[in-house]
Amino acid sequence: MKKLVVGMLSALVLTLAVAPHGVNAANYQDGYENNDKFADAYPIGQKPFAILASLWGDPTTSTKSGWDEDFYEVTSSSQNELEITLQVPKNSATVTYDYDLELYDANFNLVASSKNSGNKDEKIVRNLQGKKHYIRVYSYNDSYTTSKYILTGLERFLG
Ligand SMILES: [Ca+2]
Ligand SMILES: [Ca+2]
Repeated sequence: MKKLVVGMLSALVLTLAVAPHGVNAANYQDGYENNDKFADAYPIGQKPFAILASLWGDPTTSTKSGWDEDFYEVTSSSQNELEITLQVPKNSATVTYDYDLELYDANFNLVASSKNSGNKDEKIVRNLQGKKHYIRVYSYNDSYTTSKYILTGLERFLG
């Protein structure tokens, strides 16, 4: 019985790894795709969270449209502030991965952003007032890689 359960888990992991859904499947995508717009935002659910994902292939930038950017849906208690951190992949020899971070309310209004230069990490700290919000991760300078960024969220009790 134990063997069967382990086998089923392996099959599940394998399915997630090799059979992603969505438009990017022909190239590369992580387990959170397809999440390229608000309507497809990946629901994160309980905090704290840690997401490992990537931007891949002609990403959406601050100035033009591409086809990979990542949206996540979050909520948190009004008694807590949420600290969102984006750890950007390390530079390659020739490319600087400059990713930026934005936070939108449920009506898609931009409420906070973190746009450091180079591949510095990004951070937003905000009380979400118990309401749904969206996190957006995108590339500032067209750079992309299969190396994963790390998006984390920590709730701090304000009470
Ligand atoms: Ca995406
Ligand atoms: Ca940046």
